[in-house]
Amino acid sequence: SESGEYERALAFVLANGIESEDRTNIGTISQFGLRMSFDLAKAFPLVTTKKLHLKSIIHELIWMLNGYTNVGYLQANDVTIWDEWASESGELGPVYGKQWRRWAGKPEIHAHEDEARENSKLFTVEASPIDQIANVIKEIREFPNSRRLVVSAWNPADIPAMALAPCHVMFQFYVRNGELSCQLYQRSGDMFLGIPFNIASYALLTHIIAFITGLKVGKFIHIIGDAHIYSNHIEQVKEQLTRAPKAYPQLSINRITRDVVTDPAQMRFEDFKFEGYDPHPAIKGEVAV
Ligand code: UFP
Repeated sequence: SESGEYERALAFVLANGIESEDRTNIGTISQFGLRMSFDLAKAFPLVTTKKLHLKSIIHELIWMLNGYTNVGYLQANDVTIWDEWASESGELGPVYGKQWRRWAGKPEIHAHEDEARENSKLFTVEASPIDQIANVIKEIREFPNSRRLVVSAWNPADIPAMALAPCHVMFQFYVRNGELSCQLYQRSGDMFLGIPFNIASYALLTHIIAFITGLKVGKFIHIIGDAHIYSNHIEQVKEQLTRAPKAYPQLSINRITRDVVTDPAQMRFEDFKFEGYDPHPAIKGEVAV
């Protein structure tokens, strides 16, 4: 759980990855079923063996927590990570924000609709959207021992309409001793470029939900299905693994008015303060599209 957990996983895939062809035609070495564990109570797991830019991570998470699926908010904050997938109007289809906050629920037939049906042949029901984030926060508050603290982005009915099928398929919370832990199932992970950001994003999500529910942070456990290194990242990975991991930074959430924040969509970029991040220099690598 100390600094170095990511680097151990990266070294494991480098040493044991099986050469594979992949959707992007770049080629990877790949391992299946990787697990990393980070103790959030100790420090914030922001990879130190190369410099990461947190700004896009924070804005992307706020964007998802607001239920947005259009790149407008991101572009207004100079975040371009989703741009190449967006339509001309900036839409991405029913991606994370939609599934987290407005999953299209099963149509419910209400009493007045029964009446309407009798009175008229024109019968329509509207799907009642399911707010998985609000539901999981309510459940954490009321039944912290619940084994159903799950949020899923994997909605098979909606996948064809998404610009990208979710990489972060689902996550589960767990509360013991006043500490909130989170486990993520990620179906596909680019170990060099994507994974350091994904770790930071879900560590931040755990901090936010803990803040809102008045809990301390526990562990973040990251499970990756297809964990791969692209063939054009091998040299960068070898360079990175020559570097000694440093101490992680600390995150504090600067909100005196905790009680006022009842929904994570209310969190702002300025609320998050990271101290003590002293990474090795950045290492460039091309994104596989
Ligand atoms: N990828 C990540 N993390 C993410 C994200 C994508 O590692 O958050 F959105 C990588 C994994 C894979 C590619 O290399 O992007 C997605 O391709 P595929 O859908 O074929 O798995």
